Amino acid sequence: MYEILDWQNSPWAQGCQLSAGQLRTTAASRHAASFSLFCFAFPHLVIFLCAMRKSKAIFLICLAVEFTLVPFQAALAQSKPDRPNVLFLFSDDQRTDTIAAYGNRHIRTPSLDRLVKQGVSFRRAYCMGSMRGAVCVPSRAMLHSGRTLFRVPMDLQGVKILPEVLRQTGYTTFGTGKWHNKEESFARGFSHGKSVFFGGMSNHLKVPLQDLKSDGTYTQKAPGSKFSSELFADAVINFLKNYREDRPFFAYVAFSAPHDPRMPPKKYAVMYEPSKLPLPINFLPQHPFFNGHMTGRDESLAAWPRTPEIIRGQTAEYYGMITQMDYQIGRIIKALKQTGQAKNTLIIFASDHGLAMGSHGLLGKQNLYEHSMRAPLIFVGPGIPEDQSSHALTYLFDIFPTICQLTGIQIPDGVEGQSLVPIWQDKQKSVRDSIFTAFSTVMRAVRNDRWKLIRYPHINKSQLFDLHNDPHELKNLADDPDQEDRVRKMMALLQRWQKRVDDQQELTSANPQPAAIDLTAKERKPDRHQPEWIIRKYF
Ligand SMILES: [Ca+2]
Repeated sequence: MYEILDWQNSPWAQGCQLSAGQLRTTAASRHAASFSLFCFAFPHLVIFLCAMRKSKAIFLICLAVEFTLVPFQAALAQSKPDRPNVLFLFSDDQRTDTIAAYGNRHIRTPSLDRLVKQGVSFRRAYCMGSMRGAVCVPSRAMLHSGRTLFRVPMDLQGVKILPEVLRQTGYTTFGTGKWHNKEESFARGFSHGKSVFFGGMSNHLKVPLQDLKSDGTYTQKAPGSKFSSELFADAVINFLKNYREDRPFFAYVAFSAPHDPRMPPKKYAVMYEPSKLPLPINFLPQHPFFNGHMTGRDESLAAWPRTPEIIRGQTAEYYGMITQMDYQIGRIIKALKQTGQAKNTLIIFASDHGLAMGSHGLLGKQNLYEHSMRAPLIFVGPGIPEDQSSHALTYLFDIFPTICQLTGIQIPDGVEGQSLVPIWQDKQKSVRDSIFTAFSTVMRAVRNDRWKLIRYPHINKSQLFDLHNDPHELKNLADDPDQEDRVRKMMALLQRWQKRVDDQQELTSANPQPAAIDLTAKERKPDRHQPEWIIRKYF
């Protein structure tokens, strides 16, 4: 059933860090494990036989030999190869402020809270953006390739991807859930695929699922019989419980929650009382100017102007989706512990980007405010300190080289992310000084530790925010005469980033569009994935 790769002799393994030292370590440790087993079993066998024959002297000698060997056995056990398993839990459209342990008193996320306590949280992790409305696609393309937005094909053709690299260096790779970068790349990366959803979104009770067959083809699409998050959890739990291989595993679980339709199962749909939920601090009924993308699918899920009641109602449903997913994450981690593999497993939790959910008058992720481009990012596992947070500026595509370092793999050519290991080892405070983000042809942004500039080229407008004093991006300082020099410097930084990542977008338009906009009572149409009750409630 499992594909056996001759990875020790593969060109890949020969060229990687693992090829020399660690391969020997792996082979040596296999002999060590056999010897360890002998040291453990032999004295036990002799003691048992002597007890049967009542030979007291030999019995005592063997007992002494066994006690002498105890520390030796322990040392041998520790010499096992230290390539950890990797369990990667990935959510869809989850804001960073939806984890209770980060200070949200209104949401229940006990499983994620435990991960926060057990590991390192990167509180300023970003998606670099998107050139299209479906931000999920490039975010995942960047994640799996380690490359920046303008240097990765959306179908991942022709680039080394994370599961592929792990697979080629001896990992069994299992994937379940949403894969938004085409079927070919999934089959290239994963040796096992169960309940895989190729697409962007679906009614969570009718997800069209496929399994990867051993010949690299897929089963026919069939609708899932349970809620999406439960199905994906079931798939990985089944994989973990039946895993019998010597080689380490990479298990990738890509939930499609809390992406809309925001339709949590009943228990979770009534868990949050909308009237008790606060509005986002930066709630607005409408975005104050035409940002270039204000009537797309995500934005059309509630009427304009946004009302506090509608935003609270959708937030209750969004939180319900997150808490239900959190419960499934708890089930997965419990199953991992039951297998005895937890201590040698690196657990990563992240999301592909955030979501507006009423902030700045917006609902979606097609904007460059913090709530939409930032995502949760947590690492837990052997050698990783507990209960720590870093405010280093990171990208989600830093996960790729970080996993490479933790699994002893040379980072492939073309990977532009940075390993985050030196941060939690206290060897580095940061891996970059600023973050660049982009959306379509209408938004570009750059931030450093304190300041953030967003540029809207289609209307020749800039926003400047002091993120230290205004983390929710409420007060635009771009037109403040005192900030003229800062705006100029941030614009220059933005242009340097554009050059660095091959972004050709002009930042000033010769014929700017009107910036004023009022969407009051604009007609909306639901997409085909929304269930009937959501259409009745919100359309
Ligand atoms: Ca997404």
